[in-house]
Amino acid sequence: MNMNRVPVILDGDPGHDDAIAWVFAKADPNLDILAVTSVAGNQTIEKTTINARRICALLGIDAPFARGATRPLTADPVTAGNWHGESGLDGPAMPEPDQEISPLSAPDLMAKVIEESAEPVVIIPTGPLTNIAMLLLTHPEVKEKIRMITLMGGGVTHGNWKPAAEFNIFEDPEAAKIVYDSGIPIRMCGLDVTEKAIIRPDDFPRIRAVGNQVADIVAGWLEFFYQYPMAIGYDGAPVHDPCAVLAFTHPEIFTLTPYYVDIELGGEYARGATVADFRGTSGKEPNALVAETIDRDRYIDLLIEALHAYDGRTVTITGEPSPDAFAGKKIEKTRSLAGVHPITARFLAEAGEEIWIDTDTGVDDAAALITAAALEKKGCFTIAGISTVFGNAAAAQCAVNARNVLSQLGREDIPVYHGAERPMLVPARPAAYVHGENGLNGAVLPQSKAPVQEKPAWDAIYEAAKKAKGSLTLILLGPQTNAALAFRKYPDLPGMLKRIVIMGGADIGGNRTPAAEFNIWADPDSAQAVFKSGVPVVMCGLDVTEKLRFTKEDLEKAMSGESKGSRLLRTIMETGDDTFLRFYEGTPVLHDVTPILLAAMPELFAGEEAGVFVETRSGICNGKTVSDRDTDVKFGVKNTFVVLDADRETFVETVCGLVREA
Ligand SMILES: [Ca+2]
Ligand SMILES: [Ca+2]
Repeated sequence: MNMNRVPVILDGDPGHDDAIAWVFAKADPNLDILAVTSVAGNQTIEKTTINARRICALLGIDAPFARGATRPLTADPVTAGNWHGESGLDGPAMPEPDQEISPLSAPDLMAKVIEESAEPVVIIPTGPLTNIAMLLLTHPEVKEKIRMITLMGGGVTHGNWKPAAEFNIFEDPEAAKIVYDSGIPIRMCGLDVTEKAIIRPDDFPRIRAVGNQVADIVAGWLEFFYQYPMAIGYDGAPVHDPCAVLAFTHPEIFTLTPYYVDIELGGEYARGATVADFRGTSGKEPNALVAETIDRDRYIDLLIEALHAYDGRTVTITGEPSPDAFAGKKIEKTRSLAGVHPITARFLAEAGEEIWIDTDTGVDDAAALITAAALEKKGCFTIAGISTVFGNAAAAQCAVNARNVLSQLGREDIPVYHGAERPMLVPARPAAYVHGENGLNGAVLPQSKAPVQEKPAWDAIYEAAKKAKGSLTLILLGPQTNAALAFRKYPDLPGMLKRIVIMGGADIGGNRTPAAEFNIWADPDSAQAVFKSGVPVVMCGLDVTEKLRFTKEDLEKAMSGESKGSRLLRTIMETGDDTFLRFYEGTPVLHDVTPILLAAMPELFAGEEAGVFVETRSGICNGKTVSDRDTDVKFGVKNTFVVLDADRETFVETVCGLVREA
């Protein structure tokens, strides 16, 4: 026996993948299992407890066992019968339990074995985190002796149970919050990695060929467990929970990245989301090492290796196989997997359409206006008008900026309308830290002589929509307040618009907060009104705009021409106070150019349809756009095409060419 074994506690809601996680743990000669505990999750506590005890009997885990939490800390319980069947562990017959249930509660048993352990203990939770939270709340004294919590839960890019939330965390977000805030080092295996930990039907024969009783049962579990995920589009079974064990025992097969991860407790759409601070906007130190990829081949090899640890072990099985809950039944599809496609027809416009640009004229808005002017010259569309809104700078400044930019482009003929000075409900919070105090990097442009129109944005947009007779595309480059106010003032306006193309939101992460992109964060209530308007929305969020970053050379190329566009871009970039380029460390993201180019060249872009919702009353996710691919579409329609990818090279080359022609 290895005398330096690491003491561990297994806590789960078995569950096929919990069971396989425990196969790995028991097989590993370097781990010493001090205790096993069950928790309600995939199924009720009665079912997960009997399953857990049967798994222990099968594998020869003789550590003390305690029954854990019956229900989440404060949330209402849910179960996941569609993945694991009625028993929670449908499939092969199992041995009867041979271990007593401890009279202690799960947290009390954990505390006892941690206190008695000579070495600090690693806890491996593979279900909702209720027991662990209760341990930390009721036995704060043992915290020092918890070396690490390596868990399956969450997903920093997406959810499965809800569009933004994974099952284990969604089941008990409050418990997860306590664990993530505990200061104990966390290794997080969320859907980001566990959906890559796929075991495919063509791996099953290799598992059976191991030829012992445990391997046969594992193969039987997988033959049941893969049916549901295969029916909803995976190419096998994502076997989530073993990642939590392997992230500790075999970290080399993963990529592990440190992030600060927080848990959304409120919210209409994002409750239970694990929000990672990808861009460091929170200023908080990382609290978790997040697994993002796994070497799948090594994963299967390690499983085979682990199964051989059970060679020669046979236990008596007296029970019956669980009935196959899916036999003869059509599996109800509850989820689509992500994938990108060309923009679908109803989100496209005809050639030569009219566009209306609504802008909070900052630096990238100015670049967008330059690009738009060049595309109009080429006959790609007609610019019907421009309205301005608070955002990067105050509303009045944004109107002045728009006029001055147009004047430098020789386009004083395009009317500029003033719009909302503040968001619907939240206070106005300009982005001077990105665009400088005047919104244009501190660059002073010659004053345009053209007046800002008297008519407010909402009235002007309505009139333009009427005039365009159903062909107007509204392009929103700032907070979406003008559009939302126009929809409220003119209820027939949505029916008159062809579509809305926005720069805003993000499927993954945010740039103003860990969860939210600036334009949506600046006025989430208005954004929600736009997504709910019924007008098809094309969303160019950070997912695509950040892929289209300009290098120093790209920017030089755009500015090096003698066109009005190149000269204007030089003035803004080179005569200002350099706030903008310093913010982007010389390689700027010109976010707002993306929707303009998309309106003219949709073939460069790809993404997918989703229902998009905005968090407006949440804890940490205010302004987060939640893309719902089909689990729970609340508007009854996928109202948005979420742009996720683009051909960067062609994009940058095209934009440089357009600026040099503008
Ligand atoms: Ca589990
Ligand atoms: Ca903007």
